[in-house]
Amino acid sequence: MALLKVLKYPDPRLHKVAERVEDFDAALIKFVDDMKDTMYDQKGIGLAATQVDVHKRIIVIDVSEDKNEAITLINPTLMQFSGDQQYDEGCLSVPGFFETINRHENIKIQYQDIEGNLKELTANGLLSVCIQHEMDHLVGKVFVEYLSQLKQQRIKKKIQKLLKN
Ligand code: GNR
Ligand code: NI
Repeated sequence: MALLKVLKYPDPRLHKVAERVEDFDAALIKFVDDMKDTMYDQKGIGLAATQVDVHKRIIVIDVSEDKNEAITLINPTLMQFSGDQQYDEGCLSVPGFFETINRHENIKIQYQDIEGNLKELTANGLLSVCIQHEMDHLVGKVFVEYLSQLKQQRIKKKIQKLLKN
């Protein structure tokens, strides 16, 4: 078990664009295990590789009550979406802030599992929100960027103050 360090907004490395995973090897399995350990340790419902400064298209998610249904999404692509929903989102990279964000209600994604097999997943509700939040991280987008510039500035200042103390 190894815990990884989660980057905090406004770290510029959170804005890097992740690359496709090509090698489905032992190192990938180890890294995904470390991502899950880190997600559970930090009480998150998801984690994108970008947040731990690895710029590959890898996501882990567990929205289950008992925290025993982790899913691993590698090279995810959005295939279909419909409807809208609002959800109060938080982020391990933006500690202490929750803001209402608009997302698609229903999504269908294609992704690869840890062995490289191509799969599809349809999601709604919280799982759909979480997948969209994590896929944004992979293209360098943090949820606060949907907010007004004024709110973004306030959040930046408060976090920088927090990190100093
Ligand atoms: O733990 C998390 N909770 C959460 C709540 C509402 C919407 C999205 C999330 S994802 C977040 C973990 C995280 O930062 N993932 O990138
Ligand atoms: Ni996040």
